[in-house]
Amino acid sequence: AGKTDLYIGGIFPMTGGGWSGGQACLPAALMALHDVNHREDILPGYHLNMIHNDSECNPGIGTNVMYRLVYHPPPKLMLLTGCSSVSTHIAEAAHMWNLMVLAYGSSSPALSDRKRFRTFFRTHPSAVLHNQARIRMFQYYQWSKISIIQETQEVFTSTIEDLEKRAKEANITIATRQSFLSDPTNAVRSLKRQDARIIVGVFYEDMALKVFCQVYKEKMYGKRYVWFIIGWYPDNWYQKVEENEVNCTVNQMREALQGHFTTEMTMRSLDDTPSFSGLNVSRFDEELLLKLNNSDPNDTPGYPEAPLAYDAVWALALALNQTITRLKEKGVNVGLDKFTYDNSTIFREFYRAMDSTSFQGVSGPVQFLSTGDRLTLTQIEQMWNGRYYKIGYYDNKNNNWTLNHSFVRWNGPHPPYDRTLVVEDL
Ligand code: ABU
Repeated sequence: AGKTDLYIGGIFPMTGGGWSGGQACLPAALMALHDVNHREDILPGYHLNMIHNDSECNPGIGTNVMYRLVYHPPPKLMLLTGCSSVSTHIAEAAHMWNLMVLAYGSSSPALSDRKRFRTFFRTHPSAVLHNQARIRMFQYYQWSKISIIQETQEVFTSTIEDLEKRAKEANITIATRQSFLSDPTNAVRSLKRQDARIIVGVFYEDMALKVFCQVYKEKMYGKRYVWFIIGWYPDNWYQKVEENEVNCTVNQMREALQGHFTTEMTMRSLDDTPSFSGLNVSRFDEELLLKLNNSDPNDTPGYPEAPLAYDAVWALALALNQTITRLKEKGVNVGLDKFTYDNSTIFREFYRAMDSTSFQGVSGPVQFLSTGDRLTLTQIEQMWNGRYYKIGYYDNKNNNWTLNHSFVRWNGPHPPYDRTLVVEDL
């Protein structure tokens, strides 16, 4: 009571086939808002509110949500976004309203371009971190010829451009690169025609189902193939064949996926250190489960990324708190509620505070690079009999690799070769 309201805008993909991570990220962001508002020392005298809507992970719908947030009072101090294709559109325009954008769920390497996305920050690390780990794996197993299949979206195109650059530096040849918009049938067949063996696939979850159903049909799995895909799908993603109208059974999907590797950024703190909010990661998970009405985390899109949404709200609350101090120090006697889209006084201090963010989150230490990016370890997993097993980590900062090779399993007596060898085919 008696507190001044502040507003941020939230854009969450709750539905849609690509990444509907809002299903767990929205409850996590609301949890953080609740926790922030209960702290006497954070934003004293203010109450932080979020007005939010569903983007369906669709750039058109997401942009419409942004315009509604911007043009309907009260002014929003910042926009929270998820899903790269939506964040890209929003972050390109936001600076025109002195608005910062903070993404809890956007992996696109394209978003690291400060000239194009002037006011963008993210708690979700960029997908380039996957590539460094993939290259280390290729080198370790002496695979010097790899192939690529990607969904045609900027998030994946920019990931693959980065992979191509790194592969070239490491003397690894890209034998073929196949792309598809919504039907991967021909792309998978082309991979087979070109004798692809070590294959990197980047696509959203709905497309992953279609790709691996086709992989099953083309028999592109087993002892001669290794697949590397994205690791942030919920663990049971491959079982959703019926709701996605995929013409393969769950058992067939499991067969096609046997032994594939995934890479993903670590999104939960690796130790149980309490975060700045007071919650450690196990307490966070317990509270989140209650908010999800105990629905199975393995089936809930956005569950892996939920700590990033929780930490995003803390990051912006702490930056706003810092803004109050900075404005006072400068003798600017204006409340945060006086923020408008055409006055940059509050925005400039808020941006500087955001830029120098540093706190312990439930997802690990939260700090932003000058590009607005965040660094974390990359986790490598392998699927065996339908379950993912952790096999190691890659530390991008120190180029340190801790892969437990004894945990790695192969469908044949040895790792597959990267090309046809007569002996191998006997
Ligand atoms: N981990 C979810 C990323 C989603 C996206 O980049 O669109």
